[in-house]
Amino acid sequence: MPEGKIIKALSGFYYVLDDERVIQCRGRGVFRKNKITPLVGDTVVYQAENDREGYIMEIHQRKNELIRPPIANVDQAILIFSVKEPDFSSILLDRFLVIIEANDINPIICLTKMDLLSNDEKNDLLGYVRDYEQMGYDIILSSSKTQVGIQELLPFLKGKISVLAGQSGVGKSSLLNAINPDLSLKTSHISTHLGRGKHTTRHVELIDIEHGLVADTPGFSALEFDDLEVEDLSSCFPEMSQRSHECKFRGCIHLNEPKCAIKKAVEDLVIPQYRYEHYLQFLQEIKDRKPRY
Ligand SMILES: Nc1nc2c(ncn2[C@@H]2O[C@H](COP(=O)(O)OP(=O)(O)OP(=O)(O)O)[C@@H](O)[C@H]2O)c(=O)[nH]1
Ligand SMILES: [Mg+2]
Ligand SMILES: [Zn+2]
Repeated sequence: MPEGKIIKALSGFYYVLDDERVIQCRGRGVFRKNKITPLVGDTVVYQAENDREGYIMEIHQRKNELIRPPIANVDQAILIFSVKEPDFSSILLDRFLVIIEANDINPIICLTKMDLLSNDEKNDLLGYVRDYEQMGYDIILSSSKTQVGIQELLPFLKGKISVLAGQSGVGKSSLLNAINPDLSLKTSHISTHLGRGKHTTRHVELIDIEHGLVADTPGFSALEFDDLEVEDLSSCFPEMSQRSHECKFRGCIHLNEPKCAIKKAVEDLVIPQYRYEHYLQFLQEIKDRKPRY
């Protein structure tokens, strides 16, 4: 039976790309029964009914999977944050980073709408940029309006499967349109976003761009650390995981333990105070999470 990759999921149909053609498939009933949902990015075995329609019979083992946005087998996540409208939030960025790190996906940070910042605001932002670079993250400053940073982003996309992730209205679709105007992805003004609480992009779809595949996704605002345990959290903060072997106690969660290298690094201003505060907040959220059975 032929194989292909799901590039779009919409209204119960899965669009499977096999070489040059796209077959519109339904999932087999057995998936629903076993609560397996085929995801965009899945490599699947399908049975063709004719040259346009078919059934998904089997899903290959996934390298990774995200719940929000729902996608599998991505090489990297491009985390999109606007610097204004909505304003930049380092705690939201850290939330996304933790979830991406926990899934072993390489994150790239892209800050959008740089054209909306005054020079003073730009200087404030550069403080954050330096911090995140120091932690080892790639961070790109961009504007879809003035085309700033667009060229810089292109080499990251080549030959990879990337997912764009970020809140609604930060400019994900606009960014893809800036890379390739032929895409003409729908975008919409922020006030309509807030007013109706709706996303302009309604589904996940992999798009062929710059010799890679990129998933535009609907934005989302709530993110939870569903699968993360207390003792795993600091491994999602690279500047902490680098130093945790220097803590006196093995399995130190950098909270109340004596001779903790992380708390020392925060005191010495080597680790930014806000990163440690976010760490503590996330730790508490994980502790407060309702037990699952
Ligand atoms: N000034 C400025 N506005 C931008 C920029 N990028 C996007 N916008 C505006 O921001 C609004 C939202 O952009 P979208 O591209 O629809 O945002 P999105 O992230 O795709 O939103 P969802 O699909 O709902 O998740 C639109 O009004 C865009 O014109 C930018 O670089 N500069
Ligand atoms: Mg969009
Ligand atoms: Zn410690």
